[in-house]
Amino acid sequence: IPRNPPPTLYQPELWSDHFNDFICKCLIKDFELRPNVLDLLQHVFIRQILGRERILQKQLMELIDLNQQIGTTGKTRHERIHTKKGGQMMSSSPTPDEVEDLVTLEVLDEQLQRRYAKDQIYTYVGDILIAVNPFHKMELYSPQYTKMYIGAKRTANPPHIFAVADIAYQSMVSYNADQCIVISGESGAGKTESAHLLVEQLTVLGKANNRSLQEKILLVNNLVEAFGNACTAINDNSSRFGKYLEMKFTCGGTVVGAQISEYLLEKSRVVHQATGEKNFHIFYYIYAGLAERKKLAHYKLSDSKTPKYLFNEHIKLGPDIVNNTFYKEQFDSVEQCFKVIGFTLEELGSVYSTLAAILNSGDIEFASVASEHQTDKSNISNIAVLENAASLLCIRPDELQEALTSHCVVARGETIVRPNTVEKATEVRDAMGKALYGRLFSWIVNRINTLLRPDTHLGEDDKGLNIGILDIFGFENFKRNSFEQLCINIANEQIQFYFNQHIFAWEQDEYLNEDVDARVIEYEDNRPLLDLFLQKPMGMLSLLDEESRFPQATDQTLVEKFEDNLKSKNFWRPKRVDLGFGIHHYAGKVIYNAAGFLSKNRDTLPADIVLLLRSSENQLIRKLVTHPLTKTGKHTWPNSNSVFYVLCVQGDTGTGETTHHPRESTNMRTQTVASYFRYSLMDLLSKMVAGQPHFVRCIKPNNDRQASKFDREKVLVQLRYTGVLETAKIRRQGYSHRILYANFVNRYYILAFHAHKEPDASPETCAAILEKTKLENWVLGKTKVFLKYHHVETLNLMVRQTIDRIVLVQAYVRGWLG
Ligand code: AD9
Ligand code: MG
Repeated sequence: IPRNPPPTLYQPELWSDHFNDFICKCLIKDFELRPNVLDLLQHVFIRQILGRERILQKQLMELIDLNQQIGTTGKTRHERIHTKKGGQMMSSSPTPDEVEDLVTLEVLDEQLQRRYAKDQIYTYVGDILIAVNPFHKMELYSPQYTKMYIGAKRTANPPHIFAVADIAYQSMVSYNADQCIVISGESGAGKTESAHLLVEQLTVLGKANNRSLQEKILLVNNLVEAFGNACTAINDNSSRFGKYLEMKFTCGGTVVGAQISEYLLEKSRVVHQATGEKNFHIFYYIYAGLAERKKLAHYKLSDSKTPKYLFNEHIKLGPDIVNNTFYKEQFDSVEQCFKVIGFTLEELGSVYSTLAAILNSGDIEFASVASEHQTDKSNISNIAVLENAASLLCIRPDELQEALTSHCVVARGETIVRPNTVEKATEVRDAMGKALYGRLFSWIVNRINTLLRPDTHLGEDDKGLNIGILDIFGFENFKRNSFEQLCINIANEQIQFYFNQHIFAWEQDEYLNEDVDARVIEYEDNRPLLDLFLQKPMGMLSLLDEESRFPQATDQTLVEKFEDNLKSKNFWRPKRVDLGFGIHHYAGKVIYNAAGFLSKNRDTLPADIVLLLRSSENQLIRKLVTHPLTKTGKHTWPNSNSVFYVLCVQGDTGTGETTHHPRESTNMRTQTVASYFRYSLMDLLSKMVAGQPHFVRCIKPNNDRQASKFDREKVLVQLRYTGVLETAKIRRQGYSHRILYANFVNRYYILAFHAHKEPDASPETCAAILEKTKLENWVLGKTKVFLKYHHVETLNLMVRQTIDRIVLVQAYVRGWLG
């Protein structure tokens, strides 16, 4: 008998409302699960206190009825009405089961256009989110939206990037499994913006109990993007590196840290930018920011003479940069990011010095001096600039001069000093700038990882969970495409392959293995392209590496080698372009120009420069060239697996290349960009396959970055090459979730059985659970339950509601019992 029953319980006229309300909240279905609770209610509560059992029992029966009507589908009555009317896959409250006629590509594109005109930029195709870049600020991300998407059923709200964050988060917590959100789309389609929004929503979901951690995580993207993004012909804020940001959570779902992995920074941009493009943002920020603080002179820079690395024929000169208010504000904001994340003032000073040293070194000029041995020597024609660079790098200027204008060769045990030509000296200078910047970038990323490493002791059984967000550089096709574009496009090719594997290949393999009858969906397999690039020994990257080893090779001999060896309909040599070759990528045809491929691939930093920088009195500079920058976190190479294209085709898992970090090689000069690139791709994929993927497909509605302009042809091409139509088909006809019987029973049995005893993991038990939930169109395979993605959503929601109800009933009863 409760010691303190709610007062209304003693007032029969008020009681019934109160009780109704209570029963509704608890949803009587639980009383089936917990007969002892029902007993308690009926015997203790009803009989002994109120003595009106018959009336009450009638009420209870009515409520049970009502509850069964509304409770078992996990939908509210509002939703049921809404979805009945909806019926279209693309409506804001879709019920995919109800779609009967196939959505054709044209319909899909029309739907997107109609929605885009109403500023509805998000649309689901099955469980994949399509995001069409609005190219203007949207009122879609306020705290009100943040709240609306927390723990909500997908159909309850219009499609949104926050819903993807929520599903990833809920899946992580429910299945105790790592998640991975893959954002793809061509350059300028909105991947980086989407990544930011995901991080924002995930920090809210992760309820960081420490506000400063939340703030730090939110600033990470801004900081690395200041160093890794730049203005290109396509996108003013183009990512020039690949970024995989992992947010770390406890098993309970509290965010405790973050870690970034960076891939293939486009270092060549430091020393040269294509027409109309700019250097990395940070250089302009620091130049304007230091000018504002009257600190240019301290860093040996001058506002009257813009560093060469900062302008090309299309970028206006000095005053335009130093007077740019946006750059100044960005400089303050980057500095703030550094400080909040935890960099020390000393470290900041060293970062600025390194950047200023790179800018100064870019201004070092060489003049040719005839020598008696007929090889041209070079001299530095502006010694003052050399001295500035040396002083910022804390090295001796004479030694820098020597390292730039000559090189040592060892012949028959003897070291001989050979002069560098002007061309060679310029190459060495640029190689130093690129290496310093690339290593500085990696150092910053490593430092962030150290500062944001989870420091809570999670305990033995809480190994922690993570959600990774992949935001790489998108597919590029410029007027002139070089080695950088080739790497970027191969990376996109690999991501597309991963997508196909996940959505199509694995799924269809499983139907076969499990004897499940499902229609085979045709899709565009881009494996022949990956063969073309990555196969050993005759793939393009291998041929490039081979040619890079011959000192006499030229870019011309390289393209000839390609032509002789690459037998693929996706490769061709266009007429009238000397060093040109064409590739038919999954996303379209691209003509590359091989000029500079060999030197970009060799990416040599002469040993003389490395040794000199190692003698620097600046600790940071020494660090950049002394220790290999190992990535934080332990790596375990996964077993060969079909997504690991690079691993499985080469079949060389376990050989040197796959088990060590190439940059750790002591011989820094033999590591080519192509082999590092191959390593990076494997590293990235190993992280991705470790988690359950969620896909966001960004679509660029026009090439002019204009708001409200929907170029149908442009969108159609993207929908076609990303396989969105096929995805829609397989999502409707196929079963995106395949769960082992045991896992299924363990997770869902409380929906149909007594909570205190888990039933056998048999197909009969699974069927009983599914029948009880009244879901339709599921299939049982030999070992697994085959479900559609919306089944899983409904089941998860029902489990959550059931647990909530049990907790509520228990709390209430505990309350009565004092
Ligand atoms: V690249 O491959 O890194 O060159 P992204 O990353 O795909 O590219 P990004 O996210 O940088 O493209 O988006 C390009 C521009 O589109 C942004 O600078 C914004 O101006 C604009 N954009 C993208 N998404 C949104 C959005 N959700 N709301 C408003 C957006 N503007
Ligand atoms: Mg980007």
